Amino acid sequence: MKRDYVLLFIALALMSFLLFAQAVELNNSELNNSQNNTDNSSTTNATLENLKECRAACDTIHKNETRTCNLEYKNAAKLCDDQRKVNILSCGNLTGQDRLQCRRNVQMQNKVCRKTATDNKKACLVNDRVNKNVCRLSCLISGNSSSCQTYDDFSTALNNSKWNESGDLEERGVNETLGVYHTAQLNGDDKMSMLKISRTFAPNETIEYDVNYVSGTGNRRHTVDLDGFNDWSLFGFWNASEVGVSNDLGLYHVKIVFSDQGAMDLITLPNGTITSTQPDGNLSSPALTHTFGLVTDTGENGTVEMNYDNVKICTA
Ligand SMILES: [Ca+2]
Ligand SMILES: [Ca+2]
Repeated sequence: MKRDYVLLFIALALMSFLLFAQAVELNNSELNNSQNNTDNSSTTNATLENLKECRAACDTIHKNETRTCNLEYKNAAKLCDDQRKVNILSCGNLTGQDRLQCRRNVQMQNKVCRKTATDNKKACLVNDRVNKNVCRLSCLISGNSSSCQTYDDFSTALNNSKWNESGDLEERGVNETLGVYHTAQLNGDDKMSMLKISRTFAPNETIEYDVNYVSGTGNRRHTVDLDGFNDWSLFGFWNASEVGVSNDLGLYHVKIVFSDQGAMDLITLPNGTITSTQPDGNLSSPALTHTFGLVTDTGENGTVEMNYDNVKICTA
């Protein structure tokens, strides 16, 4: 039971991060809508309307979370009662006092089990209220201070003052027809390419971008380079298994939120699901500023095509 409690606590902690991240995402997407992807840096103060919408989104999340707490409680209580039935039946093998004692023990176990379920529900609801408050607070913080700009939409040749290219992948560079930064390895090989940003990131700054995962065979993946370490698999396939969050082909949207502990990733899959790398999207690299790069990587006989676009940076 103690282990269940610990697992539940971990689940709640994870849920609270995801909800918080989602809330920030919701808020940012409203800000984005009001900016129309301008190439110029522009500060956007959330209008009262945006703030209201952001808070309403928090309240919706809160309602869903409350429902989840109640549902979890219902399921846990049912498990207790199912277990009680099984245990009571097993007492049937005994006679006299032993049987009575057995049944008393079973009732006691059931009581403890149901109390744990109730305690977990209470903790869940408290956590839920905290999440809601954090969410509503984030509406205010992002709304008042966030400034976003499109860093590059790759409509013209690569701007070398913005980027540092490196690596040995067969094809890499801006495809001006498609308006993307194209990377591809056509002949199976162990290669990689990196597109590193010529600026550093401070805590609470974010970068987001699209990756069109067009094709791949063998070992291939998209990773990010954080402070010179580039082994953070966000998605793809490596050594006979999927790595990161998915290996589906299609359009991914990646958002990275920097902190003094490193960064966190929030990834929208081609099917629209928002998720993070396990266990909590945390890319650990404690420092007050971070360097960041986009990596297309193949291994052994891997082939791949991944195209990058719409790189946007928000300062805190
Ligand atoms: Ca573009
Ligand atoms: Ca490689």
